[in-house]
Amino acid sequence: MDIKNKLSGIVKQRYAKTLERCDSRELYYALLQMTQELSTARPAPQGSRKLYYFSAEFLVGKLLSNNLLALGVYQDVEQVLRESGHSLSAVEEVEPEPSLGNGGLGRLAACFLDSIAALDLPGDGVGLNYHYGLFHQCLKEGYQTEMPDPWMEEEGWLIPTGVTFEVPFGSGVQKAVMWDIAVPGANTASANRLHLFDVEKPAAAPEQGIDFDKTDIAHCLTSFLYPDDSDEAGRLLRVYQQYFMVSAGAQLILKELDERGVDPRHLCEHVAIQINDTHPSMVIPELTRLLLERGLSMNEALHQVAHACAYTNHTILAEALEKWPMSFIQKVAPQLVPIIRELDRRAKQVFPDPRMAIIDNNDVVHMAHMDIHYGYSVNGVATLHTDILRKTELRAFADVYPEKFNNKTNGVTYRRWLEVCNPKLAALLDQCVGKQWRTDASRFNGLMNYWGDGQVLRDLLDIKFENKLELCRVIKERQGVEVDPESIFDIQIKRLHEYKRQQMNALYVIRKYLEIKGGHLPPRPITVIFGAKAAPAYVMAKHIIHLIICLSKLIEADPQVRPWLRVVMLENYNVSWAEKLIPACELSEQISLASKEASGTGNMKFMANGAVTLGTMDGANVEIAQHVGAHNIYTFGASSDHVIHLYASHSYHSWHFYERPAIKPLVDFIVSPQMLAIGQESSLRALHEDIRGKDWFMALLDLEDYIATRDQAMLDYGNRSAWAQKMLVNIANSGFFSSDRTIAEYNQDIWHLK
Ligand code: 26Q
Repeated sequence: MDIKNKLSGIVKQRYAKTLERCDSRELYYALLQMTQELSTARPAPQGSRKLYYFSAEFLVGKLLSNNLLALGVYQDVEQVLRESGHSLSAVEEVEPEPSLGNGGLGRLAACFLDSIAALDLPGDGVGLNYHYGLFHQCLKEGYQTEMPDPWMEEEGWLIPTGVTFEVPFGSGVQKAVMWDIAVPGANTASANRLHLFDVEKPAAAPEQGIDFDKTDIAHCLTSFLYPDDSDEAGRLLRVYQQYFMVSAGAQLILKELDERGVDPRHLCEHVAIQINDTHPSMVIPELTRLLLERGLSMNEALHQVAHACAYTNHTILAEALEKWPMSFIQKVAPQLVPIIRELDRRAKQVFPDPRMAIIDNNDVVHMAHMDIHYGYSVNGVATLHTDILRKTELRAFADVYPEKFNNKTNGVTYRRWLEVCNPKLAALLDQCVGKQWRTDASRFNGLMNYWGDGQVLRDLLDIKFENKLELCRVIKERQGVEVDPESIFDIQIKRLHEYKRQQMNALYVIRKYLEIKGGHLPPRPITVIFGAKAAPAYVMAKHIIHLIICLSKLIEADPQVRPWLRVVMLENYNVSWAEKLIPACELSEQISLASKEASGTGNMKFMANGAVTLGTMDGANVEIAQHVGAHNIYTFGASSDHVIHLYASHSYHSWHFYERPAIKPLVDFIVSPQMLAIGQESSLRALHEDIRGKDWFMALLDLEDYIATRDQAMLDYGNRSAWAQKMLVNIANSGFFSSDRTIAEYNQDIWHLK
């Protein structure tokens, strides 16, 4: 294909200009049009069964580069732009980032769509089209405030399909309009689709912040992802969103079956439904209901549903396991109530154990329990996580349904998370192991042959330094902060949550600050970078953000400390930020309390980009440690078994640890006069009080080990060639964590698509 002609034709038609005379914005829209034409011309992959991946989140990130790459025209486009005096990276700046997800679960769904298409498997995503996304985070005067994130444009990636479905709410029927995003497969000739359902007449953005009328379902249903659930209207809206998504999605499945001429009595031979956490769980009763409407008996309908649906668990935090009062479902979708009662009755008949009830004694529906009884597969997202599910949280189920339980360790797509975001490292890999790693990540292993190759080790360090320079440039441009590229880049980017323990990282910063004030300098200057959004109603998380910002201000204003230690809290952390941060990272903070992080996926992206992990033995960190070996990762902290024991025996008392001489000054510094002069007293005191007297996620338990281990890493960093070898071993062993491997396993063990 002659890209130059094609693109010239498009800009001539659109703007009556030559390529040379276009600005970045015009070029972006021209490339968007070209990409859309190429993608929509592709047929869907063929197979005996088709997958529908249901998820409340798809954190896809910017799409232009990825799609150009998948379509095989990336390099041609780059060259054409260069020859006409432009750059693809400037054009990319114009693209807004779709804000359709929150964290790991949503980004995983996006990596999975990429890999499903790349493996030429028939599989579409089903989700919602949130107009204002999660929210746009502003950090003003030391606090997080939330604003709408209106990412949608007149012309964008959403393709109108003309397809609509009627969703029967208790309050009346509401139309669901289907928009599609094309998902072309890398190195295939096919494309799948992400189907995003929307209301017909979406509400305008709220005038102030993210407050809106949560009872105006007809217009506001798709305004925001996870609207604040601190009040009942917010919780109810969440159930409306979920039912809207699954009812439209189930109707789509039946429509497509019909178009293929398949009798719904054979649905499960042709359809696989993956339920991404419990947010889409109502697809089970909804699909059952629709099959009953089509004349199947209850037995027939349940057989089809239970052999089509599979459930993935992403969390063991009790508060994240969804339970909805039946009264909510009665209001939102009363037609589901008799069906869920029947599902529950049948389950109780076989398994009277109250731990396994779908409906408990308070008439509350346990979504995960419904998924396990009426799904044919239940999977966790890392070996440790699946083991914990089997042994503790879901033990009663694992005992009676051992065949349903399986592990699928998460993965990430290296097409976005290496090829696109780190072109220099990609080029070095091409040289060392050949270009095939793009579709066969096991090739990374060939890099081990260069473990003793001084030139390759120097190249790795050089590339890292260049990526650090680029990050410095971006931080300066976006936030006006100067960062020293010679300092160690230590990065923690993930949702703000106490179990992820950003507060423990902050306590380390306090420790370094006090050391430097006392004349004890670190072996090298350190830059500690945070990126995190806190859920709007999560008060403690906001206190932690405030602490981090106060520390960064304190240090900024101190000429004695500034050259040695910097703290940067990035505003509005998102996928585009991650694409800049991950290639530049040297020490990757993965410090969750053992047993709490189901898997983590940022940890995988960091390792593949040559960062060394500092982590607890939690989630996929355990598998990373196995792959790289003890010399190439820094692990610390209590084991998951010990932590589980501490919870079960109620024997963790933070105040015991607080009293330790190495710990007390660090915690108390939070409410020191210096800090109170910078920050808000009530916020700092609340955090101090919580850590001292409760510390539910045991930051103080691991703090001393964390400090010692992190100090060791900083020391080892000084031996540059030994450090480069650690980087190399991490990259070389990251192949296992490719989502292509994960998806191949899902297909082989669960979906059987072809
Ligand atoms: C729960 C109840 C009510 C409303 C919303 C929710 C809710 C919302 C979002 C529960 C969970 C989430 C998101 C979970 C998530 O992102 N989990 C992450 O999934 C990743 C992919 O498997 C893992 O790598 C992470 O370890 C896990 O935290």
